[in-house]
Amino acid sequence: MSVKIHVNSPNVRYTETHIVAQYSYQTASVMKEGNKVTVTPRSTNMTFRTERHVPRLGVMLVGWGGNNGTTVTAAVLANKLGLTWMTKTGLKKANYFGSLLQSSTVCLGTGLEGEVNVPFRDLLPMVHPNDIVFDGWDISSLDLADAMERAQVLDWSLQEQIRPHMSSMKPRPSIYIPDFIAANQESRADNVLSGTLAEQMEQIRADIREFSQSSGVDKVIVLWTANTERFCDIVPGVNDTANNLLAAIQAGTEEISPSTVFAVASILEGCAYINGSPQNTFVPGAIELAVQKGVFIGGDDFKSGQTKIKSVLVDFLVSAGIKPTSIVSYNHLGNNDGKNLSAPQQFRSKEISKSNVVDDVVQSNGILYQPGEKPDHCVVIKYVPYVGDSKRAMDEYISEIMMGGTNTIALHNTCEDSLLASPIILDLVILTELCQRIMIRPQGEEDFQSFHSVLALLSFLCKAPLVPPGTPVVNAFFRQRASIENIMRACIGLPPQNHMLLEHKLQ
Ligand code: NAI
Ligand code: DG6
Repeated sequence: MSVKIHVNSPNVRYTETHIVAQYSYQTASVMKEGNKVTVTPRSTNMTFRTERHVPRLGVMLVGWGGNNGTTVTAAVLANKLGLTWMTKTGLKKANYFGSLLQSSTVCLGTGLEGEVNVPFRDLLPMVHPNDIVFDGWDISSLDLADAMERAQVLDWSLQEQIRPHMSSMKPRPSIYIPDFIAANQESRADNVLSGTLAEQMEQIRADIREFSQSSGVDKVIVLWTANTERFCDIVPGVNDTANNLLAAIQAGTEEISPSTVFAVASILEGCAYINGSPQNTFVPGAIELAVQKGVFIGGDDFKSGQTKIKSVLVDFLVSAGIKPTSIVSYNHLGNNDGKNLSAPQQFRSKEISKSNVVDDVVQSNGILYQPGEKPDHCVVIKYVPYVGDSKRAMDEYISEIMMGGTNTIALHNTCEDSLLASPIILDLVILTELCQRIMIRPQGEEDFQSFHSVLALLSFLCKAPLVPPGTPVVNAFFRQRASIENIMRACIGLPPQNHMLLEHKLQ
């Protein structure tokens, strides 16, 4: 059940079309000279304007026939149809657990009955996942029903109920360049485009337009949940600028990955593009193109399990003044993602995105760490077919505590990888769509501005957040969450959540 929030403030206006909030943005500028730090509080008045009309959203998944693609499609159908199914532990009901927007709450303040918490999704008008229309591409031709069965994620009695709704869903042929994914994927590739790279990109653009028209959606977002690719080299004259990248696609130059071609096609169609895998899809030329066209891009790599815990745990340790010195993360899994990652170059992409997640937290504490000092950090991934999608993750965190003591935390986590990733896919597209309807005008400026094309607000959902060049990367989980919550609060003229609770702390 949704909650209707009305903000009672002279700073907030509800028009037919928009919510308009006057907001005072409080920051501080800091000067550091040797040991002396001078802090100057700053306040900037801003107007936040949010369009109230929620469009019909179409989402095109690259890798639609994979574990994530089929699971998210099936989960949305099951929720929409209100399905229940029996398992050996009892009756289960479709839900959106694991989704920040659908299944977590935010505190609005205190009422007569104490704290009032509302669903995150009700803070602003947002797309409901049940209303998303899916389409997409896959190099494998299996229809979505057979692909769901191949994925071995959902309970069989649920699959039986959804199968009739999914068998007519057929992935569109996709761009396949064998060099970018593991050789062990070749046997799947029976649904691939032919022609030059430029022709293939044109086909992807035509697919986006065709889906948009035939489905009747108002807006399309494209999201990569296909196999992890190897990193591509940044080659001057090829992918370093927007013009060079466009020319290189026309010329069919090597070293342009399928995911980059999808990103370019999507940007040229004016559709936001999100990268759920670790590879460097967003080469400088793709980022420049997105900025030029004013289209949102976001990524990289869904932050679903082990890395999510890491972004909480290291933040907790360092914030508590404890010094993590060694972090070792093993995982093994037996799905097709694990098979692809068993190849060294694709593993390397994942290793990079899993490894940088502690950097900002470590760098923030000059008491525990000397400049340049980092904990040892090792990431291991092994392919073990038997465990299927049920990934095992084992972590050991060793930290230095007081007076030369050590503190070792060992974790073991087992769960279906795709059931963690699917709600993240939904949050990514719903948040991106919402951001397309938010405009901000700082005081003194004439025009409203949109967020930067590199949508850093998606960081919470990503292992290796993509941020605008030269801006800070935040990995710490609760800082990322607070950023989303406080920006949404600003849109309805509410101050940031400060947790001071002074009303309960005075005499
Ligand atoms: P999957 O291997 O089951 O699905 C990937 C699909 O992409 C396959 O059906 C494959 O045929 C298809 N594919 C490969 N290249 C393609 C191309 N060029 N165009 C269109 N389709 C293509 O993998 P899964 O488990 O669904 O994961 C998808 C991606 O998400 C992987 O890169 C994985 O590393 C990433 N990821 C997954 C997380 C999870 O928790 N499940 C978390 C973080 C990232
Ligand atoms: C093994 O690490 C396979 C990967 O695709 C991960 O399952 C996925 O990236 C999730 O990683 P994490 O660290 O968020 O659990």
